[in-house]
Amino acid sequence: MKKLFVGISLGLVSLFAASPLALAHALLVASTPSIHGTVHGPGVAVDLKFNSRVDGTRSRLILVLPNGGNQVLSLMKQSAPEELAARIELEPGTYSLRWQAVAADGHISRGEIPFKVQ
Ligand SMILES: [Cu+2]
Repeated sequence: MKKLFVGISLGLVSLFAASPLALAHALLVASTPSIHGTVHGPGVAVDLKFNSRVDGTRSRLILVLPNGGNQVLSLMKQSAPEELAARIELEPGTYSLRWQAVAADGHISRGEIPFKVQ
């Protein structure tokens, strides 16, 4: 019983500690490709995982091509509320993925993932 109480207390503490960040905006916690990572083409799986749920209909993934051009990626149906994913075919080269995530509270966060395809 005492052990259970300690577990619940810790759970509450971490919940309160995490809530200001979770309410502020969606933060990227993991990605494929990873930042400055290298993946094998031509089929490339793009998977971004956030610390909170994101709106898959309003979030955007934009691919910056080796020639500097931009391509808006079609997002797949979300397999989890915290994830955004796309499947693309890429030639070898240096790319960057610009993500714009809309959190459940409507706040937008952005980031960039430079990566290479070989
Ligand atoms: Cu917010």
